[in-house]
Amino acid sequence: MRGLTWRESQFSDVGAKEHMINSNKYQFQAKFASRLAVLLPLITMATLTDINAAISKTLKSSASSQIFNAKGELVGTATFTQSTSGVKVTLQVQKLAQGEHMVHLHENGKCEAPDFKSAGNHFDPKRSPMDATHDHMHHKHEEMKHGVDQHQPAGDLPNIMVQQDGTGTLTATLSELTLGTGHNSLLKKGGTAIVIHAGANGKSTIPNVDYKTRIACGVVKSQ
Ligand SMILES: [Cu+2]
Repeated sequence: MRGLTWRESQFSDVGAKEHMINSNKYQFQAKFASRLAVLLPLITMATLTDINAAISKTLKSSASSQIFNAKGELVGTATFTQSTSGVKVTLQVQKLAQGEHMVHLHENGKCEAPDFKSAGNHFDPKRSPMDATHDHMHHKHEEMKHGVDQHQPAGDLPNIMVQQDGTGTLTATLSELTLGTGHNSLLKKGGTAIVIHAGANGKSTIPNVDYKTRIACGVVKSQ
C-alpha cells in the first residue's frame, strides 16, 4: 500500500479531529442536556417560589385592626384590602356616641389608653421633612379642614356617622397608600393606627369633651 499523500493525510487528519471534536461536543451536549433537564425544573421552581415569596412579602393583600376605647372595650373593627386603586378600608363601629366622628390613620402603630397620643400625628407619608418641623401647624388641620391648611393627609378617612344605637359603617379607598413596602405602607416599620375622634367639624358627640379628643384606637396588623 502506498503511503498517504500530504493532501490525503491532511484531510484524514482534519476529518479525524473534526470527528473527535464533534463526538466530544455531542457528548458534552448530551450530558449538559440531561443535567439541565434535572436542574431546570428545580431552578424554575426555586425561582417561582422566590418570586411568590417576594410578592407576598411586598404586597400583603389584607390587614385588619381591632379598635378599643379608653376603657379597653372593643368598639370597632377595620379591614384593609389592597386593590389596584389603593387600600380599601371597611370600618364597623359599635358602642360609640351618636353623631359624626373623624377617623384617621395615624403614624404610629401604638395605642396607649386613655389619650392615644402614642399613635402620633396623622399618617401623611407625602409630607416633606420640612413640613414635619411644623407639626403644631399640621395639627391645625383637624381644626380647620379645608381652611388655611389645604393639604389632606393620605391617611385621612371620611367622617363616620354613628347611629342612635351606637353603630356605624364606613367604606373608603385610600388611593395614596399601600399594604406593600415603602414609606406609604400602612404596614411600614413602626406600624400605623386607626384613630376615632370624639367629633367632627368642630362638633363633639360627647358633652364636655373636645371634638378632637381621641376616643378609640386600633393598631393596623397584617393578616
Ligand atoms: Cu386623627
